[in-house]
Amino acid sequence: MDIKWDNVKNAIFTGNIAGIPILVKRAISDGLPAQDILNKGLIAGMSIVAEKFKSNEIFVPEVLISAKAMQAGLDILEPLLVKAGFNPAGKIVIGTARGDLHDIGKNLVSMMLKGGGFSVIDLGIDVAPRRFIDEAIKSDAEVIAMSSLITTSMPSMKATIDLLKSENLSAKIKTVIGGAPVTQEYADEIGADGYADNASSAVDKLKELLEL
Ligand code: B12
Repeated sequence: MDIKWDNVKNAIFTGNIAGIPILVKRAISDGLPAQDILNKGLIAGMSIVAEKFKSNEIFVPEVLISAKAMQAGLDILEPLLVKAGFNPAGKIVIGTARGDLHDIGKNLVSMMLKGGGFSVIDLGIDVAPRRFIDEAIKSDAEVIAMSSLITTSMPSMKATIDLLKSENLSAKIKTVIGGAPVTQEYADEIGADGYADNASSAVDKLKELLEL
């Protein structure tokens, strides 16, 4: 009955792609909330990976395998996290900024937004400003949500906001940004309408912005 969070964290850290789905399914059948499995297991495991990567104890290949294990767990949790909402509360176009290939956090935000009842169009990684805007217009989205994990991709979020402004679209299409190096100060500096530092507060921020 008792799930050992250390086993889940360890499976993420060691990149046990086959083991993670088994552990996650077991946790679900033990009746644990999907949110707990996400926070206490998968995200906690990824935090260890982040620390060890930072201190040069592990390198990109190991991180990549851990990321795949994380994704294997997320794939199983997604339907449970999404279950909550029926009527789309609003339409969001989301993606990782140009030049940036990190997508774990963005995928989490996307999943949580779906769970919050939003209709989400995920453009994936390395999304250029023009594409964000074209897709938002095409799908009549109210918000463009951008993720950036490396400092070199942050200016691309500003470029998207500048382009929206130059096309007089910034009143119609709002922007929300996030990702580890992003701060509220940076969001203010580049004129983003919102910032959130994690996936659940992203949902709250979007609801606040769209007055839902
Ligand atoms: C996993 C990882 C990778 C994986 C990515 C796999 C994948 N599919 O995403 C791989 C191995 C491929 C990788 C590659 C690289 N990485 Co890397 N990576 C990481 C690592 C360890 C974890 C990131 C992560 O997934 N965190 C877990 C998620 C859940 O957290 P998160 O992304 O922050 O998201 C949360 C919030 O930020 C927020 N959020 C995120 N997006 C959004 C969007 C919106 C709209 C909102 C509201 C909120 C929000 O909500 C999320 C959930 O709560 C970080 C370390 C770190 N501390 O961040 C380095 C890190 C980001 N990487 C780094 C680097 C340098 C690289 C490489 C350049 C390495 C290299 N030499 O090749 C390449 C980049 C290639 C590129 N062009 O993008 C640096 C960036 C440094 C910098 N100052 O820019 C970091 C910080 C590591 C370090 N300390 O040096 N990386």
